[in-house]
Order: sequence, then C-alpha cells, then structure tokens
Amino acid sequence: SLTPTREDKFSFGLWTIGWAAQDQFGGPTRHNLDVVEAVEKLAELGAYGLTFHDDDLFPFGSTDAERQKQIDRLKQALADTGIIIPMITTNLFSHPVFKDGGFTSNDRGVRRFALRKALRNLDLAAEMGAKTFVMWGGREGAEYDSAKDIQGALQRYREGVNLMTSYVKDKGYDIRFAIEPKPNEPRGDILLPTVGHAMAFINTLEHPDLVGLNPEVGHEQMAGLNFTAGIAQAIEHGKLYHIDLNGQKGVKFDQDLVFGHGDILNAFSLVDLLEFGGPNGGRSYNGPRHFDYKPSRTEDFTGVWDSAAANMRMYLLLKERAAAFRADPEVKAALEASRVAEIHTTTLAPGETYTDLLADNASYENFDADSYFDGRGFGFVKLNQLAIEHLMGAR
Ligand code: GLT
Ligand code: MN
Ligand code: MN
Ligand code: MN
Repeated sequence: SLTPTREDKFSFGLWTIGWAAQDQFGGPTRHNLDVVEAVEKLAELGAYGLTFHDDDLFPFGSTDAERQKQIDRLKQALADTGIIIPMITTNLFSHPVFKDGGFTSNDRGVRRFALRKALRNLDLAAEMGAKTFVMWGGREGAEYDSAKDIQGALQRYREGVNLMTSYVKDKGYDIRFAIEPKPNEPRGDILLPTVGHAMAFINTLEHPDLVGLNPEVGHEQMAGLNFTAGIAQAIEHGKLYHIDLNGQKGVKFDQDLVFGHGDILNAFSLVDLLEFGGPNGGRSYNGPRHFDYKPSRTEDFTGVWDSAAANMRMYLLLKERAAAFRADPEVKAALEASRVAEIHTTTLAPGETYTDLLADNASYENFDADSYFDGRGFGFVKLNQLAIEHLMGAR
C-alpha cells in the first residue's frame, strides 16, 4: 500500500520539517515550527518517529527550567500520538565556538565543552528511549592543510568516541552510536568524509561493536560515490545502524532534496537493497527509514507537509516497483543469463586449499582464456533496461 503506517518505520528530523529555510544569501522563508505541532503532523501523515538535536528542542543556552519545559511538552505530545524517538543527536556545529570543530577543535577548552554537551545529551537520549545516537561531525575538519594535524585530530576524535562508548557501557544504556560521514560543507574538508573512511576508523575504537554508521544519500553522492554500493558494504560489514534518506543531483553542494528527487535509479536499487537485500536477496535493513531532507526555500508550510509526505510516498512507490521487478519472470531469466547468483558460489570448492588450486591444471595450465571467453557477453544492459522499465511503471 502507498499509505504510510507505523510498521514502515518512517522518521524525520525536527531540523528537517522545522527548517526555516534561511541560507547564506538570504533570510528565512518560514517561521519556526513548534515541536508539538511537528509531532502531531507527523503522526497524522503516518510517520512513527521524530529525531532531534538538543538545540532543536531547546535553544542553545536555555536554562534548566526552559530545557525541562520543552522535554515535558515533547513527552506529552509523544504520549498523545504514539510517536517515538528512535534517534537523538547533538548539535556541535551551530554555535560559533564550534567553528573549528567540537571533538577535534584545536582548542582543548572547546573539546572539553563538546564532550560535556554530548554526554548530557546521551542522558537525554536514554531518558527518551532513543536506541541510536548519531554523530555528524560537520565542523570536524579544515580548510587549510597546514592548520590541522589530521593524525592528531583523528586521535582526539577517537578519544571522544571512546569516552562516549565507555559512558554508555558504564551507565548500562541500550544505545549504539552511528557516525555520519560527509565530504565537505560546512568545512572545506571534513574528517571521516565517506562511508569507507568511517568504517576504517570504527575498527580502531575501543568498543567497535557499539559504533556503526548513519550514511546520508546526498553526502556520498557529493563525493561522486554510488550510495547503494556503499550501503551494501556497510550492511555486509554489519555496520548500517541508521540511515539518512534524501535526494541529491550530482557532485555539488548538499541539496537535501526529497528522497528520490535526485538520482532516482540509485534510489530504486537502494530501496531494493534495504527491503529485499539486493539482487540475490541477501541481508537487508530493518532500522528506521529516516528522512534528512530540507523542504525547499520556495515553500510555505503546505509545501513542508507535502514534501514530508512525498518522502514517504517515494519510498513506498520504489518498494512497490522493486517488488514488481523481482517478481517478473523475464527479470528472473535475465538475472539467470547474467549469472548474478553465481557470485555466491565460492571460488575454491569447500575444503579445497591453495595447494589443490595450484595442482588444478584446468584452472591455469590448460585454461585457454581466448576459447573460454568465446566473445560471450553478460547481458547486463538488458537487465538494467528491465529495471528501468519497472521503475517507470512500463511493465
Ligand atoms: C545537519 C546535517 C545532517 C545531519 C544532522 C545530524 S544535522 O542538518 O546536514 O546531515 O544528519 O547532526
Ligand atoms: Mn545533507
Ligand atoms: Mn544535512
Ligand atoms: Mn544527515
């Protein structure tokens, strides 16, 4: 069905629908959105979750009383609607004190403040029942190579993440961390710029099991990378803890368009992967389908809610198309002809060793590449055409 339900696990950042649409070139288009209205509207549209930064809910510098008032208002709205908080994250980028980063600022005082701000927010995450704590280090980076000791900065990043995981373990919180890579913007270059960089970093941590990824469609595409392929690797490594869905058209500034409004072909293969495990039906994903988009600067609040609904509808449409693609007998035949399933046959036979392989003359000494190849193609284009025809609703 194309009607979103709680089972679809659609969630939205408060900073997405709540964005006032200001930018470097002009002031806001919209007024600030109250959290209670956000929760009520999301419930009405069929979402199941709201996510937020500390500063989205209570402005930076709020007194304890103001902070508590907003938390209580949110809790009441959650109780009234059944909306949950699957994920919480910390704002370590808006206040000018973070201009050179939070965990990795050259200034040690800023780093200590950033850790305290994040720890306080971890307590809130536990209190709200959030299972994932996202870390987007948008200000962790540099513009000038001589201004940042990258090795030192990575050591401070590791120190910060290790401190967070130790805290969660000691407190017994049921929370995992998800690092969100981005190549640039607002920094000229950001640390942990892609899924691959972040996964390598995670392997160097004290508690790597507690740390995974929150990749964003547009962020990988800003680096010219194939998002679906990156997500498949993250799933294969057991590291897809959360996901930011949106749209991006090529290598340019972060557009944060509605999901599917950018590279629709890649969005199709992504939904096929998340829902059905990709071409051969491998491991898939069952966490929140989280939209991190920005309602365009041209829109009023009708446009905000239309675009929020569009994210969910795009996802469900793509899921429907992917299911039809997989069920089509012609597609099954094309997959077979392209030998897509043969990737699961191990290259060496069970129990076979390299000694056996070296003794197998058929695999080398008597292997005639010219006659083996025989001019045969793989038929991948035909398969891709079938995928696009399903995506277009032509089949
Ligand atoms: C910010 C960023 C997003 C991150 C959010 C989490 S904040 O809007 O552009 O990609 O997911 O900190
Ligand atoms: Mn983005
Ligand atoms: Mn963003
Ligand atoms: Mn994001």
